Amino acid sequence: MTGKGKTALLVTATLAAGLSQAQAATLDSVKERGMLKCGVNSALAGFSNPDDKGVWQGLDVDLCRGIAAAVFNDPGKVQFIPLNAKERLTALQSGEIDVLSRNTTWTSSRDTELGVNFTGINYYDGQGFLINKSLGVASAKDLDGAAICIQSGTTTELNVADYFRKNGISYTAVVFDTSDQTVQGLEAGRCDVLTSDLSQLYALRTKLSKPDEAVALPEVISKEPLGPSVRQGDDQWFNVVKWTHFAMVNAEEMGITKANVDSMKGSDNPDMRRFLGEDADFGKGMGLPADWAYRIIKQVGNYGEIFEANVGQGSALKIDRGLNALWTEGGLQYAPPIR
Ligand SMILES: N[C@@H](CCC(=O)N[C@@H](CS)C(=O)NCC(=O)O)C(=O)O
Repeated sequence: MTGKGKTALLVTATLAAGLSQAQAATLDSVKERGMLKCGVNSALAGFSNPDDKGVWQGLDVDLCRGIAAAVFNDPGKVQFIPLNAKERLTALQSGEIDVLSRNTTWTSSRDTELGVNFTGINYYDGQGFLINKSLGVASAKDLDGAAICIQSGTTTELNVADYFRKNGISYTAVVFDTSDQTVQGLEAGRCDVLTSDLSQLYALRTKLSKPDEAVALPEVISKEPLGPSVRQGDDQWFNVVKWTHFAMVNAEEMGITKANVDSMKGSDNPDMRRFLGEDADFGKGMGLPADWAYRIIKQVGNYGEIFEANVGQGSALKIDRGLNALWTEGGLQYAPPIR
């Protein structure tokens, strides 16, 4: 390399370091504040929803509790900030929240144009349709001329437009600002069909006065990889959020649960020792203690545990693991190793 080339590289590296230093403050500010600010859905059963005692519950909620466990050794140090679909990304951009964990689809435009980075996929979803059984329709292809309730500010609107155009059928969009309004719209007969992410259809169906009269059509018309996101320009914080999810997935794969994690201490298995921070310190690169992964599992649980409790068989939704099973079980949940 020429001297000039080297200088240019050095300048670029220095600039990059300066830039990331200027912005790489999230972990520090979270620690100073003593609290993580986590943006969530205001009421989506299974993902984020306050229970009857006002305690937040859900898969997206537990991801934030996992981050708080890693940082503070206390999953309670999270302030949950409810956000609707339109507000969510702005709240992240403006610094109102440290992490967005709100059934948000990872798309290229959101990832590259909005100053945010998705850290992974904590729920593989797809868009579907919920109809009133009395409509007598068995396939989405038979929905020609239907009125469809849709929520604005979501990926849903474009998917429906694409699907109907591709299939040469027409529809009328009935657009609302909140998901409750879309449910009321279906109930009041303002639309024949409600469309949203399939996981959300399960949750929204429970809000109908007669849930048994509504049925989901078999078609899944899009990929909706849902995951947490953080602001761009803060790699350390990006890593903390990314590896919280990966630790949960790795723990499930290794058979480490909330109940047995303590008994795994002192194991001869090198992977286990690394995971628990017994030999090497894989926390320091993220500004976390060596037992960061242990803290997450001990206080929140592995991915399978939080899945089953919130959206799976231990919940009202009873969603199958499906695509969200571990890769070793034919699913897509796969985490790079901790080493
Ligand atoms: N995954 C889609 C849809 C997410 C979404 O916001 N869905 C609606 C429909 S259930 C929702 O959560 N609404 C609740 C609210 O805005 O309060 C996206 O990221 O755009």
